[in-house]
Formats: sequence, C-alpha cells, structure tokens
Amino acid sequence: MLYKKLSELTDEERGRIIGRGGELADVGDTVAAILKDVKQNGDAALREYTKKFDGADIEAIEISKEEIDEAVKNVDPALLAHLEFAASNIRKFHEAQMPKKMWFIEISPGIELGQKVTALESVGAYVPGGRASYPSTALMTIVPAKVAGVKNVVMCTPPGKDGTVNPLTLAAAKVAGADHVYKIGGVQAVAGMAYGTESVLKVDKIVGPGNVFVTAAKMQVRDMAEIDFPAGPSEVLIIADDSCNARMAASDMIAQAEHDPNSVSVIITTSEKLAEEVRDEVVRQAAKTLRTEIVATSLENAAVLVADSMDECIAFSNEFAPEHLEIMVEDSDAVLEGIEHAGSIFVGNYSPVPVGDYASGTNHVLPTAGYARIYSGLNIDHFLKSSSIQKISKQGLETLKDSVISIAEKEGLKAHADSVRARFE
Ligand code: HSO
Ligand code: ZN
Repeated sequence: MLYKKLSELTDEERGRIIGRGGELADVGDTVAAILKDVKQNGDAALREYTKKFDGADIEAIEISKEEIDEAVKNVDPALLAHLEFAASNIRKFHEAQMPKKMWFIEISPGIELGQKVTALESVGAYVPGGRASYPSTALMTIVPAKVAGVKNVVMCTPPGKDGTVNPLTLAAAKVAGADHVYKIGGVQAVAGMAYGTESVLKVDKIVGPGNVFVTAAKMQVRDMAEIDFPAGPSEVLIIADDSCNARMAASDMIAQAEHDPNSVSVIITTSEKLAEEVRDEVVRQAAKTLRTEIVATSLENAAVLVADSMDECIAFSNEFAPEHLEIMVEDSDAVLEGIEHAGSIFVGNYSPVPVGDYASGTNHVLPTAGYARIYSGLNIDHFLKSSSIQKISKQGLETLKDSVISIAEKEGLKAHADSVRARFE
C-alpha cells in the first residue's frame, strides 16, 4: 500500500494508480479462435469448451424450468426472502429510471416532434462463476432488463466440474424473471449468445461483468450483438475529511480488495490524522479477513493519499474516474457537485459500497479502469432505444419548405427538394 502526500507522488506512481487495468490486449487471438469455432459448430463447440475450461461434461445446455424449481426448493427460505427483498429494491430504482414511453412537443405552429421508447427484444446476461460466483449479478442484470420490457432475457453462467450451477444463482435468475438459463461461461457463452446455436437464443445485446477473456469476447462480437461496457476488477476511491471514521473507510477498502488480486482501493483525504489512522486500520483489518491472499495482493495496488485541499481531492477523483466513489466529508453536497466521472456514488458514513452491491437498489454492474469517464453504469437505458417522431401539418411544412428546398438543391439532391414541392402542387 502506498502512503503519500498527493503533491509528492512521482509520475510513475501517479500513472500506476490512474492507469490501472489494461491487460485486455494479449488475449485477443485466443478469444477470436473460440468465437469462430462456436459460430461454426454451435452446441458441439459449447460442450467441448465447457469440458476444456470448466472441466464439466454437459449434455443439455439449457437448464429447464423444472430443474431450476428443483434447485430453488433447496435454497434456505430466509435467503430466498433476502433475494426477493433485494430484487424489489432493484426493481423500484430501475422503474424510476424509466423514461416516458412517448412524448410530443410543438416546436412551432404545425410542427409536432416527439419520441417513442421501445425495449430491445432479446438480451443476454453474463453472470460469472468460479472464484466470483455472484447470484447478486443475476439480479442486477436481469431485473432492469425485465423492467425495461425486454421480451427474452437469457442468462449464461458456467457450471462447476460436476456440471451443475450454484442453486442460489438459479434462484436469483428465477426471482429476477429470466426466460432461459444456460450453463455455459467464458468466451463460449458470449459467442453462443452473440451468434445463437441450436440451444442458445441469439440476443441483441450482452450485458454483465466478466474476466479479461469474457470482456475481450464482448468487444469482439459487437458486429453481432451490442454490449454494455468493460467491467473488470472492482475498485473504490474514497474522498474523506476529518469527519470520516477511519475504521469504516478501511473496511470499505478491504471490501473491494477481497474481490480480486487486481482490485484497487484508494483513499484521498485532506486530513493527515485520518490518513494515518486508515493506513493502520487497513493493515489491522487485512490480517483478519478470510481471503487473506487476495486481499494482500490487491492491497499492493492500494493508496492512502493526503491532499492539500478538497478541490485537489475532487480533481484527483475525476482523473481516476472510479467505479465506486465514496464521499465521506462534512459538506458532501459541495463535493458531489464537483464530481464529473464516477460509476456509482455513495454519500456519507452510512452508505458503504456493499449495500449497492446487494440490496439498496442501485446497480452494481459498473464501468471500471477509468471507463466511468465515458460510460454509465448499467441502467434502464441499456435496454431501451428510441424512435423520433414528427407530425407536421401543411401550414407547418410551409414554414420549413424554403429551408429544405434551398439546402437540398445546394447538396445536389433535387429529388429531395421535389418531395417537399410535391406537397404544394
Ligand atoms: N462490487 C462488485 C459487485 C459485487 N460485489 C457483487 C459483491 N458481489 C462490482 O460492482
Ligand atoms: Zn463488491
């Protein structure tokens, strides 16, 4: 863990913190070969790669509704209730994001312009398995798709060696309303959903986090299926002043660190006293965590930085463009005002990132590695598109006529001009 004054960071240190991520390039060829194979050989290739990468012999690729119901029966009812509670909060939040289905304005007499919003027809949710098997991700990807009105929502998640899928992930898929669930993962799952196979429904868009292979695969299938954005190892940046509780801040840094050896936790503060306390707390708490090895490796990427002013903290955060931003300062509104790039923002001592990971209702599929600069976290718009509409009367057209005809003729497109003239002959 790096402990330093912001003003004393070397260019190399600053570059390492800001320029995190970026190992996508090397896997491109491996990914391309698998994609091509699945495109040509469909289910047979899916089975082959599932054997090779997941060590599982599978016959059926789809998990039937009956199998899902059977698995869900064995899930602790209390846990199921928690999933349902989380799903209902996620539903409420994403319903609030839903834009008007259709609207019109009259921009001038006789010219009515509007917009109609429609859902994508089919969407694929990628839910990682293996080290990061997250039922919560099934809720985060499927619930908003269903709120948007997507007709066919499918989920892919890899099986374990015994060919079965985590029952809690199946329960989450059911609670969220998935239409089809497939036990495939990795590049082959992305390929299956992008191209379609005998068993797998071809989708219009693929969403959800994954490792570098899955992310690279999503980038390569964009001619066949739209994707959300790159979502890699989890990260948090905390902006704090001396009103922040060091124990809480440290626990939030450890919580990100336990995700992945490449996770990044950074705190930037105006308080030297807090910085020292957080540094000591992180070390103390890291020793007590369960995933000691992952946490220890990940904390090598961590930083505790002391800034001279809140403005410096804000500027650094905007440059970092964190996936998760926690604001633990006295005047949080002022800081919030200054934030330009952040996937999801958590304000105050009682809004730790894990509540957004699971149950408050906001989405946890978020852009990492600085992509918050250009992408929004998963939200209702990812599942919608819109058509513009115009309804123009003859008088309305009259007011547009000369402009259209003049510009069209200058562009050498006489038939365009004539299309307008024809309305007045
Ligand atoms: N923090 C992760 C999401 C997650 N956390 C799932 C726990 N489970 C990325 O936002
Ligand atoms: Zn998390």
